[in-house]
Amino acid sequence: MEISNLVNYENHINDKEQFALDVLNGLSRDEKMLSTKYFYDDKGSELFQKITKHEDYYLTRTEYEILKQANKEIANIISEDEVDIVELGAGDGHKSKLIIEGLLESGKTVNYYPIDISAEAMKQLEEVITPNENLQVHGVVAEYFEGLRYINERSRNRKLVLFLGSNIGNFNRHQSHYFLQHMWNGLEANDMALIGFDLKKDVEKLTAAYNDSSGYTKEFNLNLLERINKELGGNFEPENFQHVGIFNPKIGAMESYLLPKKDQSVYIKSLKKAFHFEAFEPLHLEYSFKYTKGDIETMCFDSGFQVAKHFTDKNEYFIDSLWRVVKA
Ligand code: AVI
Repeated sequence: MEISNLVNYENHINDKEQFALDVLNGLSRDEKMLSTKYFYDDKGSELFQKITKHEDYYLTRTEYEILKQANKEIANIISEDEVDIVELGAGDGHKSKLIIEGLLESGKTVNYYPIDISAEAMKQLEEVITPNENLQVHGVVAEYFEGLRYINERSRNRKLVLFLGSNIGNFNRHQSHYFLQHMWNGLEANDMALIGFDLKKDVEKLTAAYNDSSGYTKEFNLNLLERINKELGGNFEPENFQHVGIFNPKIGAMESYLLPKKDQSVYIKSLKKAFHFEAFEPLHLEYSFKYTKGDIETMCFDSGFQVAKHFTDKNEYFIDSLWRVVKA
């Protein structure tokens, strides 16, 4: 696999400095929060992999089953003989592999461009994607839309953008609208996008998925405090915080919080600052939005796409929605 690294390290604000700034900003708010993007250090990524394989977390296996059924039809909907698959977020490759195989089996030539800010994530893909004479793999280490621009400068083929795994659910409504418009703007008329959405469902099912019985989700959330301790010299005592994953029906999202079990102060060396937590004062970590078919269609239309087809599972837990770019 060829890899292009577009990260300009000279202009790039040091990752640790950015982390410190985001922690400062999040913990100084009236409603304290930490950004989900810091979940995924090595330990966090390992815990996330465990979550995705857990019985209670139905999302990953459901999407895998959908794509196993849908890959041939997706290939048939795309009429061109050569397709560029652009994946936003490298993932572990298992689901993208199904899409690639569907296209190859229908006789097409495929150029697969996974885009991820982590070079490490990119390397792991190599083990999953099987080489094929009609497949070129070109990893792009970059922010999503910088990567898309880079690919556009090099190729005029029909594009299929993959944004799987309900990653869109971690954006709020404004962020997802902006993200989809940004995607639309980087594509040509008739290019396509396949986006994974987790559907609204029985609250017990949702709640179990974000409070798995092995405690991996709890560890995943507490790991963010450990990361602050390790990288920024914090003195959080994770055992003094309780993980809470609840469904908020007003906004249609699972929300996760850490609740301090008692009053406490935490000092963060690299910020030279202490933060006070009152007992049970919520520290917000994550939104995982859930959708109805109607929500998905509205989002699609509002951001300049047209639904080509929804692919769902027998329980209607999840939808992979295939969209076509409309330009006048
Ligand atoms: C990555 N993302 C789609 C996951 C989700 O379901 O929101 C992250 C996650 N958080 C807790 N469990 C999984």
